[in-house]
Amino acid sequence: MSIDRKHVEQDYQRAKELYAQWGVDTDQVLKKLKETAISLHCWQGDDVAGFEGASDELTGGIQVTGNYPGRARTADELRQDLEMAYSLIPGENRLNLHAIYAETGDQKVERNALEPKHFSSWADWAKEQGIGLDFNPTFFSHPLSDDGFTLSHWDSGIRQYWIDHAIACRKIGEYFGKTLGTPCINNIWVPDGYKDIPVDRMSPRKRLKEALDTILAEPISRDHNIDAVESKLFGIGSESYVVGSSEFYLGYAVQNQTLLCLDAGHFHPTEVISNKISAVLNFLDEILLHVSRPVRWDSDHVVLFDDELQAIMEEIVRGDLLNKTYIALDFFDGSINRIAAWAIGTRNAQKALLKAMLEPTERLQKLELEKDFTSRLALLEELKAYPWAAVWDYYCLTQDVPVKEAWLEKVKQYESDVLSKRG
Ligand code: RNT
Ligand code: ZN
Repeated sequence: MSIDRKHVEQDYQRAKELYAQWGVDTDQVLKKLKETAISLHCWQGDDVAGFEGASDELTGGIQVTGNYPGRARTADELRQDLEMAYSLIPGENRLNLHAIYAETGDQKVERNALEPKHFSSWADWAKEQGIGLDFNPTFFSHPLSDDGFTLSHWDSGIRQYWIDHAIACRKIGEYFGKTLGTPCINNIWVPDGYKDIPVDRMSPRKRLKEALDTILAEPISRDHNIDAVESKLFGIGSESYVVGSSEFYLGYAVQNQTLLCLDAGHFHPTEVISNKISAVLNFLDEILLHVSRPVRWDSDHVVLFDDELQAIMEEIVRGDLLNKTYIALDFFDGSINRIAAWAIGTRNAQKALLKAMLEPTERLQKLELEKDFTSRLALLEELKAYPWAAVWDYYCLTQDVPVKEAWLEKVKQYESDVLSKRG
């Protein structure tokens, strides 16, 4: 389908008028949308493999399925793919890195010995691209995580190794923040847990708490590095008990004022993070979201433009919580073109955010206070069919990224030019 610039502009004008009747200024909305950077997770580009090379096995109870050709095998390939993805995604962007994406040359560097210099190419590149960097220590895919325990390991030597890794990662985060002039969100997720019912749930949690205290002991300016902790319900091989559960990290984050990371796939299947945002933000200044999609379990499917995604964005916008919420993505699908996966998931998150921003929230909230629930429901439903998509198309046009599905052609082209040539 060819995109007619004039039509996109005309449709936008009409949409603008319609939203204006509700007191919504679409130009203002687009300005705000553009400033809201979503952190793209580097690990969608290579199936969470990283560049350590020693063993390509992904452990820690997470799983990538699929064998689509063209996986990035080096940092240069990954950066090339990311540049392609960014060219399809409007607005400001960020990149979320994991420690296993260090570039250490021919040298093997243990994770507890990682330094900012091992990420200088990433930082230089990010500067060039004008994007901020976020970070994650990697507590999986390593011989010392083979027991299924890291920061809560019973062996103090192994525990210390992971503590030192996390400390090293905070320094790398600080370096990113300083170099790029935007704080690095440094997210701690550990896979620790038991497959079967443990007889001691307490000791590992005590050890995890102590380990986190040690990691966070050194103050680092929040202008450079902001720490987050991510809970989970279960993983493959940790079905019965996860040390870092929701209650554990909620308590930890409140007590220590770290960010709490809410991953959409880390709760019971009928629980939704959209309903948690306004609860936890009564006790925390800021949160981190891992926007993901569980299918029956924490399967990390590509984010769809679905009801829960919409609800998440509505909660952030309705509560005026955008300046307290860092939005990151977390999915990994190896069964489709990986750049398409980034484009689909990120564009969906942005569409949902836009749609939420176009809502005449104050008017709806007034109806709620007046107990006119009939009008509230009627309008919410009618607003769903308002021409938000015309605003989205116009936004893509003005941001110089493909309008509608035109991005797919570019991905296909890139696939035949670049991806298909990778061994
Ligand atoms: C795992 C967590 C975690 C990871 C990444 C790779 O269940 O969601 O965020 O997905 O660190
Ligand atoms: Zn996550």
